Amino acid sequence: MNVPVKLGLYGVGLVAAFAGALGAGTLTGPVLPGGPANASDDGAGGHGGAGGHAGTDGEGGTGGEGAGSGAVTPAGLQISDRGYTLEQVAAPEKAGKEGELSFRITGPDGEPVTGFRVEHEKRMHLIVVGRDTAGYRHLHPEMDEDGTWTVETGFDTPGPYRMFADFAPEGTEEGLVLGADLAVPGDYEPEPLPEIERAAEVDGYTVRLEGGLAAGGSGELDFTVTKDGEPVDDLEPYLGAYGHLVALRAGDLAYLHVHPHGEPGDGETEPGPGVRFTAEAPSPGEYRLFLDFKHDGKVRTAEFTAAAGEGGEGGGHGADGHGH
Ligand SMILES: [Cu+2]
Repeated sequence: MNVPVKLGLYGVGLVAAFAGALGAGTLTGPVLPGGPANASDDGAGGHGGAGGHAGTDGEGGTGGEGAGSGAVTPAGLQISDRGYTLEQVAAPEKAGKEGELSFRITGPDGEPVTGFRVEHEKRMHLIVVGRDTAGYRHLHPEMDEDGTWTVETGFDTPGPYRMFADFAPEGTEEGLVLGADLAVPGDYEPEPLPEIERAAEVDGYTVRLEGGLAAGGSGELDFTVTKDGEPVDDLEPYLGAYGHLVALRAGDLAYLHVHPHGEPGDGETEPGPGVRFTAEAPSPGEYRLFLDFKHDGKVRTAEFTAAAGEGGEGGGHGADGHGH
């Protein structure tokens, strides 16, 4: 065993192990919400453990590149990817007080990126959510000429948050999602991950979910929006579709690739009550879904916890007595 080389490659090993873990979709033991509260369980050992893990997996990772398993690689787990880096993140420092959240993206040349493609009608989609998946919001910051993106927002409660910048630089084929941690000081009571449900209520609307996530592949998610028991068939376009879906893996908030089916005005996509998506889940386990939809001029978010099963169907158990 060549100790000096191994030490020298330590940093590389960390990266490789990380990529490997993603590629292989092995992050199946999610640290469930409440994780931060349980942090004392592995306390200081947590960091040592991560290092040891990197050391062992790193060697396999360097050879195998962590790819080729066919697994779906989620986005949003890294602050830097493919040469693009999320930096100069500044956020309101206190809970309960609005302020500016700002950041910029630097490119492979190290310079701030100012050229972004419009995707889903915007050049930048910013998602902010608690590490426990509470407090979700979907924002559209404005960019100044230096490439700094800014939006007004705030945090209702202290705690750890995650932000995701979802964008596509000009000249790239595929967009990317970079993630960074935000911390709002103060007493923090993590919310448990809500139970798996097939229906969500928001603002007098009921949204039902059929279909489900499939671990390691594409799953079909069919949402149906009703209000007072009546189907809502006049949804308004929002971000180039009749809904916008963000799906995050419980435990690490990996950000799933999601595609809406159809577009307003394509001649076949109805403005509700059904809104359909395909989403790629990297592993079995629980996920949190956030469906933004627009009706009567207002965007609302229906939130679900869903499980990705090995074969797809998450099992639409019980709880069905209440439909109409
Ligand atoms: Cu957006």
